Amino acid sequence: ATDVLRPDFETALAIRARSVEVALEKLLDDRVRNGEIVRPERLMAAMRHGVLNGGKRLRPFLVMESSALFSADKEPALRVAAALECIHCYSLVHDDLPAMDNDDLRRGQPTVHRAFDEAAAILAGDSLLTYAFEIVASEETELPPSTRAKLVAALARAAGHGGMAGGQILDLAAERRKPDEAGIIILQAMKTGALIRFACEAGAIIGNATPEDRERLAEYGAAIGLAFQLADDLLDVTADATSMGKATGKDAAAGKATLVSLHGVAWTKKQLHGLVEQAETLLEPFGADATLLKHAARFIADRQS
Ligand code: GRG
Repeated sequence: ATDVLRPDFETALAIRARSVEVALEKLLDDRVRNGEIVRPERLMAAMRHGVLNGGKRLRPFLVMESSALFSADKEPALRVAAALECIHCYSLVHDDLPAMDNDDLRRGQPTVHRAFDEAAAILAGDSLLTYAFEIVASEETELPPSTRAKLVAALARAAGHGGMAGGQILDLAAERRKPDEAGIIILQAMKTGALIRFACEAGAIIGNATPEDRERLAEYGAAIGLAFQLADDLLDVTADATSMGKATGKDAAAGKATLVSLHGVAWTKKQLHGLVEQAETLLEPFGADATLLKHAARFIADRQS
């Protein structure tokens, strides 16, 4: 059934990606912002390089689709989606730096510190992170002030020391001292899960959902966030299918502890299946309106890139 679903879902994802890219292009226009000429052209060029370079735009998709469940206005949701993508892209720009993963390529193109320099990459990441909060908090995001404040608080929690940045330092520490299963799950929930969870919860916040529905969307996001990371770990291990099952991906080659390295490929695939079912069950109350979000769960679990 997955093969039948895939083209429909991928088309919907591509359509949403295009609309978020148009929004991002406008937000990252180097010429004029708020009626003023923006001077640091090189910094803005580095920011654009880190953002407007392909990418699945999965997190924006989740914001848009989750908010649609509550019949929220599309424009404010699109701005929140674009802001979240700025934070995701900042994390990739910084993750690629020599102090972290030291990668030369991202999305098939030179990383920001390669195309510019390290200082520009650090500052582009910093600026994308702060810009995201400006976008969400701004009156141009036409949501009630209390809704914008809730979004800012939840986004800060997801991106900061208790979320993505905290998960990243746990991940770096894990190269020296291998975490146990519980440690791996916490690390992953923070490093990659927190932003994905936020994406889904944000839809409920934008749509002024009940606390129960907000929690339901957050739980759905947490389930697919873990599925996303498990799929990533599986891809890492199977990076070279010709190596007779030998691990060849970057993390596996570095001896990083993952649930795949602890329990193996078959166990992980079973877990993924369970997470997809859990995600679909959480969406049951929304009926047919949640069809694309259900497909998103399967897409994430089955993804090949
Ligand atoms: C530097 C604070 C800080 C955090 C970095 C996100 C992250 C934390 C590191 C990225 C390392 C990595 C490759 C993790 C695996 C999961 C992941 C985030 C993959 C990339 O996300 P996709 O597949 O990428 O959504 P695209 O390019 O489609 O946006």
